[in-house]
Amino acid sequence: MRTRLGRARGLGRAQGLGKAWGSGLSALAVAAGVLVAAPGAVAQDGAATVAAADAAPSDVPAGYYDSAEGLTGEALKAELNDIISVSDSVSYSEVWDGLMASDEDPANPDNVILLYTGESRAKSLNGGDVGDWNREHVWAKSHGDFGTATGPGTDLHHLRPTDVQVNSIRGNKDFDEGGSTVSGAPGNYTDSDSFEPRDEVKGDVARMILYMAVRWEGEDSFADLEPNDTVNNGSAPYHGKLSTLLEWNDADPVSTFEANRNDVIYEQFQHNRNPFVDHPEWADAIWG
Ligand SMILES: [Ca+2]
Ligand SMILES: [Ca+2]
Ligand SMILES: [Ca+2]
Repeated sequence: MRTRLGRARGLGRAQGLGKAWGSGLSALAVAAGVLVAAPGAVAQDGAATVAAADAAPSDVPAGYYDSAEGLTGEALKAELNDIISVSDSVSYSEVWDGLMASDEDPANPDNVILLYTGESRAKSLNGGDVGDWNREHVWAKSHGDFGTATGPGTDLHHLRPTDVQVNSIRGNKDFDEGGSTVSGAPGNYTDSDSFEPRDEVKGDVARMILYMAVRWEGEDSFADLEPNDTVNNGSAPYHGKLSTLLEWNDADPVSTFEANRNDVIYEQFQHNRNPFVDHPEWADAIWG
């Protein structure tokens, strides 16, 4: 297990709590003294939904969002950008290791859960052939043309394991509702200009797109990524469809799986968080 905790801002706190830091979910479950959701439920969903009344089992470091409390609109977006820009980066080759940790099947440590199909597939089947899984850029990398250089193209918060062929069908389409069933991925739909993921990950997709908009503001060598309310964005640094994404954020609450991957990316790889996984209400506070 690779670890870069020596550089993590949360190290002192982690040691103070005496947590056993290992693979994400199991360590969290041990630390919290709770049981992991039933394997069957997690494997089917890939994202067992947390009951609305429960706190998501995420592990936000004390004080992480203090400076953002009470803000809305552009002020909130700007403050969150400052907070989450304190981060490390991984290379595109290191993304494989990242996804094997962040998207590990909680019922089988040899597997990852694929985003669009919910399938549990062997980590060893990473690659580019039929039957493999690969590194899906949920914010399509052509939207802003950032490629796979270290930066937005290697930001684990929007990268997910997907089936090679399903990834190809999604292509660089914007997200919206409608179309016909995606071959090999029941519950997902697509038409000529958009892709609709299965219900269980609609909120995940929304929160990943909105994270990218806040994280990447054109303050470096990359484009300022922003959501908009259209489809067919092509290579423009925009991603749609915002109104649909905001609905999906409400309809699909943060799951145990989604909260855990945010923790794993923070603790083991990038040392920054997706604010919309920790605070889904901030999507409407900025764009509502
Ligand atoms: Ca469409
Ligand atoms: Ca979900
Ligand atoms: Ca932006």
